[in-house]
Amino acid sequence: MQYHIIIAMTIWFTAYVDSRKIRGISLAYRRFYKEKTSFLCIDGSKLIPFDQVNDDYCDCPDGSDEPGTAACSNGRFYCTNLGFRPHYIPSSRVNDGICDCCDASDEYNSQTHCPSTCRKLGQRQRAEVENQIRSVNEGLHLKQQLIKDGINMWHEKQNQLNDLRRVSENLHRKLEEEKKAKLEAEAHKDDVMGYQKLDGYGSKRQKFEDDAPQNIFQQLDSNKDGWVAAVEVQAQVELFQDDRHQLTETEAVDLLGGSNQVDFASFQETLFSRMKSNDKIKIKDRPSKLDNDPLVQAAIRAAEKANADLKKVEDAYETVKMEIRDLEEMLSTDYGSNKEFIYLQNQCFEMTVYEYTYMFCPFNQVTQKGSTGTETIVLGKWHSWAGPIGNKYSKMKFDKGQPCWQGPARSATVTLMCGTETVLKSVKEPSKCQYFMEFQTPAACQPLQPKRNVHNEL
Ligand code: MAN
Repeated sequence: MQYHIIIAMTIWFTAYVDSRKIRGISLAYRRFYKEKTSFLCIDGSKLIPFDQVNDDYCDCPDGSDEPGTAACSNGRFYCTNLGFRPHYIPSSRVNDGICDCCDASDEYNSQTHCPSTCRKLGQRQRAEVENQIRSVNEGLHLKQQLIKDGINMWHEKQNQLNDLRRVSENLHRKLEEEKKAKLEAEAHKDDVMGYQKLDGYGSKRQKFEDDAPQNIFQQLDSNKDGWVAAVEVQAQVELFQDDRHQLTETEAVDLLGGSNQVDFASFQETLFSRMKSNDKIKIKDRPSKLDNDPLVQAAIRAAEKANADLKKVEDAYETVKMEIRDLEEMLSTDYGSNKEFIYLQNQCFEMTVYEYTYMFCPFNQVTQKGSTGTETIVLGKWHSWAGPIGNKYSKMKFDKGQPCWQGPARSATVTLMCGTETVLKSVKEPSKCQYFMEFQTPAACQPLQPKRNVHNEL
């Protein structure tokens, strides 16, 4: 019996002494807890006897006298976690029966047995870090190539632009020449086609026709009986008043000076003389001399060719101007400090999330298409890089998308992450019509900075 009492006393005493040990503090803070007769609360607010440290009663307002017990509600316990990551837990979790520190240090006086898992966790973490480092290094290697290709492409486009500018200048010159050639060809055609003063009854701007009276008489005398009859006049002569007008028999007789038919002599005095003074009286299907005149035909062909040539040059000039505009726009875009993102222009990346298929086209736009509807909704047009200062190229902003129902215009923010593959990783719409994407590319890889705040107790 006495033996049992001694053992119980020993266990209690060991636990008591254990709890009095300065637990739950980091190396950096150890200097505050050097065994002395008094303890100054770390915030400097109170001086207490040293044996009140970790006596399970909270004396200091900042909880610094009880780092190893749960007595202070604002106290914090430092898990050293040798082999893994040190961290603080609220001191209320000390000896609460739940293992918080991987080195089991928070449950030093509890019924719960906490295995130490720091080594395993540390190994796992180190493996993860190594993988990450490997991936970043591989990404950086790929990025070097992207930079090389990007700079080459940039120069290529710049040269293309210079070439196109030269082509455009030449085309502009050519355009002026072709315009002049066209005007000349048109003028020549007009000359040849009878804009000069014509004999007979043709007005200055009327097409030249073979208008000798005997020719007209012959044409009208369709039965070749030597007479032009009223029916022949009706069949071949038209009157242009408000509209094309078919002659009545009376009108035809009237044009023949009141006779039903006339010979050549009377024809000249009647119908022919009326035709000369009245250009509204016209003969149907009068063959034009122009149709057969090789000079006129050549002039028409030359004018047509001049027109077609001008059109060709105009089209080429417009195309070149458009290409120049596109190139200028491309070359004014910021493709990263070393042009490493240039390879993304003209590419699109797709991802389906639930019922929507999203399309991310860097430097262009972000769209969304529902699986049921056919409509493609623009979520945002390329606006700018939007990463924080010092890491500008880590985010892309797309705005002025299609208006949201009862809301603002849609917009999208794309976060760029380092990786060896170029791939769209995630799409979310955390608040209505505001889309967030994660995109992985080697171009986003940055050399790893040595981590600060990694505790030397690791
Ligand atoms: C569509 C999609 C959704 C969006 C709603 C808002 O259905 O663009 O992403 O939340 O419109 O009405």
